[in-house]
Amino acid sequence: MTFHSMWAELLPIGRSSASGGYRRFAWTGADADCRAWFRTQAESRGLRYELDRNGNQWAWLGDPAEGDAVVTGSHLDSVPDGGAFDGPLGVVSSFAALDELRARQAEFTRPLAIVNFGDEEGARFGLACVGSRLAAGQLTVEQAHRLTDGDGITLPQAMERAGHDPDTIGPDPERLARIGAFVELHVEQGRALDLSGDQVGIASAIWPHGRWRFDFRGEANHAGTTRLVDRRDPMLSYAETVLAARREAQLAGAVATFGKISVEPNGVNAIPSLVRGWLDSRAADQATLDTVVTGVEKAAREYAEAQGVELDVVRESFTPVVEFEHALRDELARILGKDGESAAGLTVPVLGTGAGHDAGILSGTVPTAMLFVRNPTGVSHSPAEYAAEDDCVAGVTALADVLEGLACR
Ligand code: HGY
Ligand code: MN
Ligand code: MN
Repeated sequence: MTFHSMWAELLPIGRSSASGGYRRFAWTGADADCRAWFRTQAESRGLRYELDRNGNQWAWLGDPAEGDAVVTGSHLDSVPDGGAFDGPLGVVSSFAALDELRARQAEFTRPLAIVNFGDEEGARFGLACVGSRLAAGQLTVEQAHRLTDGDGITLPQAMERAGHDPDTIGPDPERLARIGAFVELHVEQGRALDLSGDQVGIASAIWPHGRWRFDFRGEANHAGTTRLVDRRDPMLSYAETVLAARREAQLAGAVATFGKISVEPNGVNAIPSLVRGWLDSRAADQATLDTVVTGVEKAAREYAEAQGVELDVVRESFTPVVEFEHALRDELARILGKDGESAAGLTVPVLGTGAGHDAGILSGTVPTAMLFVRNPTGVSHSPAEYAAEDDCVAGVTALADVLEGLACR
């Protein structure tokens, strides 16, 4: 199967006809269809298929028990109305790169695996990278059991309904100990490669980032009859906090976003009793991120007090800065010809990113690296996300070169 035909097969799964975006949320029907696609790709290539205790899928060439495996892959789930490339590009490219290596008659000296990490985006349960975090012991079983979706369904319940035994979840050090190197290919989520005129880049670091829930509680009341002075309206404090987040981020050279909100009772003609907003904030370093979040929280408390509103702030997740391992990063640069041109005619810039990835989670446990493929608009987490087919093909060639360099010495 070519890159093109794999891509075409995956394209309709979980796509909303209304928005043109993807709704591939963990443990839903669309997720199951993506997983079935992965399994078929694995088995049709004669790879050994494994579903691990945390719902991550693996396709093995060679014996995992030998250890020091080279692993590549990404994720197939999406944000609400996400693009086609964030995640799937890495998985499809992995299978295509393996096909390329077989066509080259490459001889593998290390086991190779392709992985699809479950629930990378955290669109349903609010926490990103659940599959890799569980495996790496960065999310405890107790914490995972408390994860709940917008309909009140817990993660274990959702797993069970999807036919996965939730009692098996937990740290998986033995599985991770088999991995000698993990390389994730991903569409770039910015315009650095477009601006530099390169098709493919190598990751240097991932900014520290986290998600904070702000609960503003006021008093529900009639929108027509309640005098302005008598209101305890949490929407006002929330709105002022959104502006404060923008201000703090701008001052610090960071980013801060309120992209999700839930309102109770959510009536046009009712002053809300509760406004719950989620802050996503990221910065190049920890101190800057702390400054932004502390500043937003301080402003939110002042606004809440001024409106007679109560405020609770809960940090729901946090991922510290990731500096990808220099030795592996330099190895990739060498294979892809950082100081000259690779076989594919590529020059390879090294860039940082504000986006989170399973590679970042695993980097604390195994040597990890990332390849980025040019995104001409930089748009991501949107139906408009895009990468040109010849850039995707250049990504496959680069990944094949890297896998050959690492696993076929
Ligand atoms: O949100 C992120 O950075 C990632 O795409 N999960
Ligand atoms: Mn994403
Ligand atoms: Mn992604």
